Amino acid sequence: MRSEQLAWLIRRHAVEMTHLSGGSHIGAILSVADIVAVLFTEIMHFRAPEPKWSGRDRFILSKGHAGAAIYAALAECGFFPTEELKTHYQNGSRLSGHVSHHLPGVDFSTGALGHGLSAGTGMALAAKMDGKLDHRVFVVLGDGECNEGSVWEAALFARHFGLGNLVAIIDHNHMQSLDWCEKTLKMESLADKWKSFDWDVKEIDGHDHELLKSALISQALPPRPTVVIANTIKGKGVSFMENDILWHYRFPHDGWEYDYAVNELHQFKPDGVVDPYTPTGIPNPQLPPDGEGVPGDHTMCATYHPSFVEV
Ligand SMILES: Cc1ncc(C[n+]2csc(CCOP(=O)(O)OP(=O)(O)O)c2C)c(N)n1
Ligand SMILES: [Mg+2]
Repeated sequence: MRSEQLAWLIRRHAVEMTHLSGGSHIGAILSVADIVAVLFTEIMHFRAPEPKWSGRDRFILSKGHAGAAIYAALAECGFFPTEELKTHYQNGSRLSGHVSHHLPGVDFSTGALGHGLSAGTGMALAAKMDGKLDHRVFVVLGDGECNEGSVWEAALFARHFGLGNLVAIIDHNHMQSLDWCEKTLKMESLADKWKSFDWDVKEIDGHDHELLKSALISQALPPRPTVVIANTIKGKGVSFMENDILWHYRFPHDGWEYDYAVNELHQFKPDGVVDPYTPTGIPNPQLPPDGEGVPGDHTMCATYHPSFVEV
């Protein structure tokens, strides 16, 4: 499967899964879809029928609230049937809202932000001590997640031990759960911060598959860990969700929200992909209530969250 095809399927599954379950974080899932798709199609070594294969690269989605992205990728890569995706968030399902290691293909449970890089650093150190130098560890973090002090402790540790087999990828969508990152706790310049920790820093467009591939492709093991700052858009691919903080928690409801999301995805469906839910899109989409187009941009909206006070 091509990376563009997997990215589209991740987005389509995610709209369906959050719609069916009433689950949150669609904006975060759409944001990271291209990163996950490139890793699973072009970069990582794994064997779906043998999830614990010792030669596999390790992957941690540290921003575990975007679990649906990894569930969709694993299912499309053959770790379990895509039909199981419909159980997302349901009682008894293996597909909990945040990522669970009870699922084949997942090595580490995440959801409490700030732990993934520490765990990945340990995995990378273990691989180095075992002489498995071609075995790499990929950790995807959110930019808001980088507010966590544990991220920087792991960054120090990984550089000290020269873990060239460790790659952190930051989904830099400039938003976190309730507002822009810059209004919550300033992190810029993110690149300068990682440089000052003596990591190898690459900054790219996190929706450009060619750039992602060339930033992540295996090369002679560097003496230091690598961080890829992937500039992204929260909600990427569904216009009324893009850069709108409402869609951190809101799910696509029945009616125009679901209909428009599906039809917008259909506008850029790659060749050779079949939509498993609505093969031809939604023929008679419902309109937004005012009939004047899709409302958007709830960012900075005082009425969205009662604790919001503009300073
Ligand atoms: C330790 C911890 N604190 C708070 C939360 C609640 N929470 C879930 S998602 C989120 C925002 C994360 O923002 P970011 O890392 O930028 O990810 P994005 O959704 O933008 O991809 C927060 C604060 C959490 N999951 N873990
Ligand atoms: Mg973010």
